[in-house]
Amino acid sequence: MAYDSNNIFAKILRGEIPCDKIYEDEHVLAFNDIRPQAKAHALVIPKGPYVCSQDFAEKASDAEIGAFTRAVAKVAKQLGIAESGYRVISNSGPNSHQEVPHYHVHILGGQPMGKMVH
Ligand code: DGP
Repeated sequence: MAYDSNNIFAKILRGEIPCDKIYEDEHVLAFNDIRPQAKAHALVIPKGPYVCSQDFAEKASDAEIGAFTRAVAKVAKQLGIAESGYRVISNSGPNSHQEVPHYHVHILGGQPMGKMVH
């Protein structure tokens, strides 16, 4: 799937749409989800043009992937949920109902998240 630079997170990255920023570095931006599904609900996105989890893992550099993984932990600390725990989810591709076609993970926490149904 080709990257569509008109997606909403691309607009946030270009500063065309505001966001409630939590963390930023050379490779990563994190901000609060506009429709929170838990007391803490952040989104972490790479700055590079990757559509989904598969695309990111196949095309991003080791530096981008490393920064992304570390950013998740930094955001959890900043939100005060590193110790209590949190859930990291990524919807990837049509079957997952991914709404925004720019790779992102959701960090959900600040409350018991319930057992996942398998
Ligand atoms: P997903 O279904 O995994 O693609 O989730 C996309 C998430 O993005 C969803 O939880 C709502 C959030 N979202 C959509 N538009 C905006 C926006 O303009 N700003 C912020 N902060 N979040 C948004």
